[in-house]
Amino acid sequence: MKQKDKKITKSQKERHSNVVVLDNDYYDDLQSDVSKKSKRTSDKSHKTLKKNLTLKRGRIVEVKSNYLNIVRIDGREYPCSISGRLKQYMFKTKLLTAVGDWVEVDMTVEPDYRIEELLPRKNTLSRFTESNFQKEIIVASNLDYLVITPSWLMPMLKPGLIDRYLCIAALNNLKTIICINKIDLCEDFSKAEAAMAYYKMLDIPVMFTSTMTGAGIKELKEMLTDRDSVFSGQSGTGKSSLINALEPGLDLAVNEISSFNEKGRHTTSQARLIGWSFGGNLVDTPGLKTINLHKNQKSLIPGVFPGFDDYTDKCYYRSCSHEHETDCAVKAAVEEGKIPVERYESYLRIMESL
Ligand SMILES: Nc1nc2c(ncn2[C@@H]2O[C@H](COP(=O)(O)OP(=O)(O)OP(=O)(O)O)[C@@H](O)[C@H]2O)c(=O)[nH]1
Ligand SMILES: [Mg+2]
Ligand SMILES: [Zn+2]
Repeated sequence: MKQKDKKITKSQKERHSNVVVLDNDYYDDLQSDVSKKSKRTSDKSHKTLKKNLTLKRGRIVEVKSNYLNIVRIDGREYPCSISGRLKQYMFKTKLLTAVGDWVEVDMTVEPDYRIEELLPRKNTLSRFTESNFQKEIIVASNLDYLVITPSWLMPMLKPGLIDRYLCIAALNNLKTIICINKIDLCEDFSKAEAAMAYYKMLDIPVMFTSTMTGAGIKELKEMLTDRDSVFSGQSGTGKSSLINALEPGLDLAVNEISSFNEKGRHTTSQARLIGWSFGGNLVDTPGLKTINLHKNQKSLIPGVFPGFDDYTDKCYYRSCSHEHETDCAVKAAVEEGKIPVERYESYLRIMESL
């Protein structure tokens, strides 16, 4: 039998499934020693791994290629390849590593460090390519916050865009912070507060910042401390400026023209996980500008649009789109003024765009 024609044997299948079917205990204490794994998990791993491997837990900070990753282990970065067993599994499942992934690395043969395990992800942030095939690309994994960063002016605040980002975050199982930057350009602060009242009512953290006056930077830093975050927002809202204000040493290019290749297309994004000096990490990625909703996700929007979940249970139809149906609790809430008309219209625009 030719190598490539070989069917997957039972033991191979077990080995493959072992790669991802790990206990969730891993997440309860990611810093914990490998030896503290639950019995079930460690039994499984022993079946699959050679004896006496000293596996160290680390985090992927950069993906160089499908099979070469930079992994941070105990504060140092190591180039790591992927073990044959894991590579085979990844090939079969079309799985790729992503920035933010927790992995276990065999450190025994220096400098040939090898990733032996890929731990389950608590969430992922994906973007879709703009081609017709709309391939999903995982930008990063295991994040705490999507920091939605519009500016008050230049470019002008568009709450509809905030709604879109909130839907994306909900679909990706990410928490959010809304950070309205350039608040120095706001002459009447009560207007800014009024614009954000709905989101505040939904208990979404809202911050107002200015990299010019320093307003709100300390509060933002407190929110981000010991958390892993990614900033998203239109070009020019001041994301790089904010990151520089939070961590002056980073020196991210401000006002740079985003990377285009000679054909005028976006170049492939190289996401990186950067540690804050005050604890936690930042995912820096040009590719994030293109995070968007996918048309396949349309049917999920009625359930995740900000503020609708209080009402969706009370709609007559279980899969109510809150558009044309009778007996729709969302539409009733709009009529009663519980959901602002502007937000409902924003919802309809998102639905229409998909
Ligand atoms: N008035 C005012 N201008 C700001 C503020 N923060 C940033 N800017 C200016 O806004 C412009 C864009 O800032 P960037 O930090 O490059 O914006 P960005 O969001 O990183 O833009 P992209 O990288 O293109 O996505 C620059 O000219 C900054 O000086 C602010 O708080 N107030
Ligand atoms: Mg920038
Ligand atoms: Zn409804």
